[in-house]
Amino acid sequence: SPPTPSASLRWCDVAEVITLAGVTAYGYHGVLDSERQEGQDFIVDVSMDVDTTPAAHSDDVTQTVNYAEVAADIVAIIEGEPRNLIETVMAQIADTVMANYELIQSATITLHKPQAPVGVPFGDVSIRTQCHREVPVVIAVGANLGQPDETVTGAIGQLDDIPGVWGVRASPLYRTTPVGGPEQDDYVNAVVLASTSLSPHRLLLQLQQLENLWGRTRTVRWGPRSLDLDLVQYGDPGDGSEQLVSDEVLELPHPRAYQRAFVLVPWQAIDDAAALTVDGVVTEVSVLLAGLGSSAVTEIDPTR
Ligand code: A4P
Ligand code: MG
Repeated sequence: SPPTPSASLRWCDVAEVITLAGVTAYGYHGVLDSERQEGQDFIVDVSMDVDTTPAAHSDDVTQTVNYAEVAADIVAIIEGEPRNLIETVMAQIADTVMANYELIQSATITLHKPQAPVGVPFGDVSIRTQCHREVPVVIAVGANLGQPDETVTGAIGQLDDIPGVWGVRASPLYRTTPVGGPEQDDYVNAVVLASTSLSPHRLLLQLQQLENLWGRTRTVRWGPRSLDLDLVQYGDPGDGSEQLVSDEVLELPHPRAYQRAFVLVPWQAIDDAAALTVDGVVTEVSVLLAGLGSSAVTEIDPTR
């Protein structure tokens, strides 16, 4: 039987790479008349970073990237409208691959033109491009053990060091009254906006590794914690690029964020146009907040 998700997540902390090499088709691209009339071979290699955990689990080809479909798309472009430049053909291949296969997080594509009119003996001419997604994400940070403000500040700094995460911007820190769980100290909370090329599951795994680094233990639900990093949203609900997930390890958007001032207040502070999908409806965070009352959430004055 296929491995359990926890088994694959435990051992494999990088995206798997699917490589498709030597896809060959006949095309009429080139600047010279002879190239337009006679044509020649074009050869493409693609190496695709894909989070294959869901497919490894379900053994279902629709949950991964079907390399036969990728190959067919590439052949259609090579055999399609003749272009002057391999740069143009490459751009079309890259756009098509990234647009058609949402599960590809990043890809390296090489286009070879081994019979190009070079005029001297040569081995190969090729062009290579690297593509990656840039997905906006929202991460909620919380802590109420040890030195929570130092932990939250330190963890925010480390988020920027995760490979495949960049452009980290953090809200101010807030002191907040605990919600749920046993009696415990106040929390320090913040919200981070960032960009990522990681899949939702890969990003969650990185966040959990960071939690562990700060000595996170999981005993009491909603109990005190040295560091909590929750993935609140992946993609932009405003342009339809948001990814909704609901499986054993991940739920997106975070199912409780919409009712939590300790998430919404910092989020609104860093993005006044913030919006969250609640029961399938994209709702402005300011509207959610108006229905909540945010009295138990106070900004921490960094000068004190
Ligand atoms: N999980 C599923 N979806 C997600 C997601 N979008 N982001 C799974 C992160 N994790 C997600 O989380 C439990 C499991 O949720 C994980 O194994 C993951 O696969 P956890 O971090 O181990 O445990 P937890 O945080 O105690 O559980 P939970 O239910 O996520 O807690 P909440 O709802 O995040 O609440 N009060 C204040 N003032 N400030 C706080 O920050 N935090 C909590 C935690 C309670 N009260 C608080 C605060
Ligand atoms: Mg959590």
